[in-house]
Amino acid sequence: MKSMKRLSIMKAISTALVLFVIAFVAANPLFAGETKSVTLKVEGMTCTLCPKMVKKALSGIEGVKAVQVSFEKKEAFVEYDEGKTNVQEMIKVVDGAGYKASVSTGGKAR
Ligand SMILES: [Cu+2]
Repeated sequence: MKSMKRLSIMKAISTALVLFVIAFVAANPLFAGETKSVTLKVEGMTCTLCPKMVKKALSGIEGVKAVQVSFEKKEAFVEYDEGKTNVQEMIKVVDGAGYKASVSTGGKAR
């Protein structure tokens, strides 16, 4: 059954090719992760200067593209590259700046 053998070789080659393309895409910064957004609940903001501090802290994370902090809502809306950063890192950074962040269940966080 020569044709059967050829078929399995073809299958192996195509599988290897697919894996190669996936590895290439994943390693290439041009194909970095999708832009995602999250709304964080930020506790501990006591004056109008606080949102600026939170924004500055979040903006310093590599992969964060946009930050909007609302003092009134006690929230931070962050757009980020999911290939470079994640929500856990944002929470860590905000906590490090002296505030308490958590994922807002009311927002479109995921
Ligand atoms: Cu303040």
